[in-house]
Amino acid sequence: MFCYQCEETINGTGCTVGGACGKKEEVAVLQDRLIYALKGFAFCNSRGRLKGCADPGFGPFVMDALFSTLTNVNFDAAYFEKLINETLKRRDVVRNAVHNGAPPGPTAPNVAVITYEDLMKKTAEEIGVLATADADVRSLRETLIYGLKGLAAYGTHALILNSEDDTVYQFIEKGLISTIDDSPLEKPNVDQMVALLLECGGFGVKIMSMLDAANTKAYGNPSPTSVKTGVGKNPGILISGHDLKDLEMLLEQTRGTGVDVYTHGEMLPAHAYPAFQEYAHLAGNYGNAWHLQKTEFESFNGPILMTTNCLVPPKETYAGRLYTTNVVGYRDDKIQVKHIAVKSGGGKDFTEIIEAAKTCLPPQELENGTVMTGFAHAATLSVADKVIEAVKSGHIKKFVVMAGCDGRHKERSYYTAFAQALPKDTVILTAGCAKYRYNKLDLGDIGGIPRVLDAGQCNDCYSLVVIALELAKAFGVESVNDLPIVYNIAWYEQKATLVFLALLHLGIQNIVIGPVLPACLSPAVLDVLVKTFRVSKNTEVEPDIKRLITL
Ligand code: SF4
Ligand code: SF3
Repeated sequence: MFCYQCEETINGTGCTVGGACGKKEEVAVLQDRLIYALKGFAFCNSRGRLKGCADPGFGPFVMDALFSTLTNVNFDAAYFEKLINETLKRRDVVRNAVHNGAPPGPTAPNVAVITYEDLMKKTAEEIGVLATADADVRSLRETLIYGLKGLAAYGTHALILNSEDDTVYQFIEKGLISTIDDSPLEKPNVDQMVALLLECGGFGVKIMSMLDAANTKAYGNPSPTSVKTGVGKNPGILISGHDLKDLEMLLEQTRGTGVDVYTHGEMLPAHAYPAFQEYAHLAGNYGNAWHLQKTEFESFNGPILMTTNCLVPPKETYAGRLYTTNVVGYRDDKIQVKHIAVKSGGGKDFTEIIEAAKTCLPPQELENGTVMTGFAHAATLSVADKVIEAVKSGHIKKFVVMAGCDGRHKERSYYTAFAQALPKDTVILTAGCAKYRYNKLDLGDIGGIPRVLDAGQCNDCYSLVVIALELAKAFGVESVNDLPIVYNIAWYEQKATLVFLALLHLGIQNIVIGPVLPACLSPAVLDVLVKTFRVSKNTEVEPDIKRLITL
């Protein structure tokens, strides 16, 4: 196997004998095969599109499949075997329709006609990441694939709330085809591949804005909210991941049962939506970011529902009360985590989880305080006058975007130290699980404006973009690069890759990323990013404060 899609990749070069994330070789190779099959399906579908016989379910199917290969989503080999089979079946339907009709157009490449048996024989070397020999082409292709995975993840969330757009599906199709060796379309050169990455970032902005609109339409505009971090006396269910629709269904079904619901990780910002504040049994946020789940799920005592990433291979001690839903899954030699599927006719039945909760002890207290969230664009812009005044009067010197992901490497303590070392006239804008490194510190406020403004989940980076664009208008500057905003982004997985591409698409310069640079960036590709966008890696707290804030 070879996988270098996330920040944890072994030695900063690639996981080759099992993933640092717990992904086994078998699953890694199946994921490679699935991606390969999806490329072939995308090509056939593009021909079908021209002839009016494309798969009508192409977009949602491919998004689900791509999402399931994102880091810490699905560890179940059987799940991927099924998906590969279905991909090839769907491809064959479109392919036959194309060939049975008028002239078929260019001959499909091998990738499009391979059989299931052939595909299962192919090794990682033949079809995986390293099959692309040229390091720079490989780098550009894989970065695009990771961007597409992020796009698929956010697209899936939007679709669950009935928001979709065919241009997103067409871009996913085009992006997948562009990575095929001997691409049947005009094979993109390096400049065209860089342009595709930026186009992917543009679709990232679009999908995040669609998701933002869908979330706020369904659940209202978030408002600043203080969330309890302590526990009550009732048994509880812990819900983690990004899927707000699952939270809504769970809250409805637990109403009046005597079971409380707690959020974990990326579900924390849900507390800020008016629709969720109606539920008195939405009791608080338990614990921190995903990488602490082995201890936090243990002490929670009740059932845990994982709606999306980030799932860590569970300990046997709590695996029996762990549930997955959507594209999340886990199975190994000893453990098979229970999965809640969509009922025929729609909706989900969480009865099993609720009944299990009733037999469990209440959660064990980890802490007993509060944490603030809910500074999405509507709430923050509603006090725009105050913010602008604070900037004009010099009370706020800089905004520091510290959005992104958290992770388990000890180097991540940098972000806590960086937040603490920031001058008192700076405000942190955050979104994603990176915030857990500093959202419980007492960093105070500036004239009533808290020094940490949490816009929400990683997809709510969109809010930070809206805020920046509005500030640019208010200050009458031509570009967001002229605003007193700097970027110190933490990344971990492929949604963060998409957010990064989205920022580049918006022309944002001088982004600092860490704790390490993505391994998929070859020296030459990195050089392009450095020269064009002045991207750099974070270093130590002091010099970084100096170059980002003081200078
Ligand atoms: Fe390694 Fe990350 Fe890939 Fe897991 S997802 S195998 S940790 S690079
Ligand atoms: Fe976090 Fe996985 Fe990325 Fe959504 S939950 S930001 S790491």
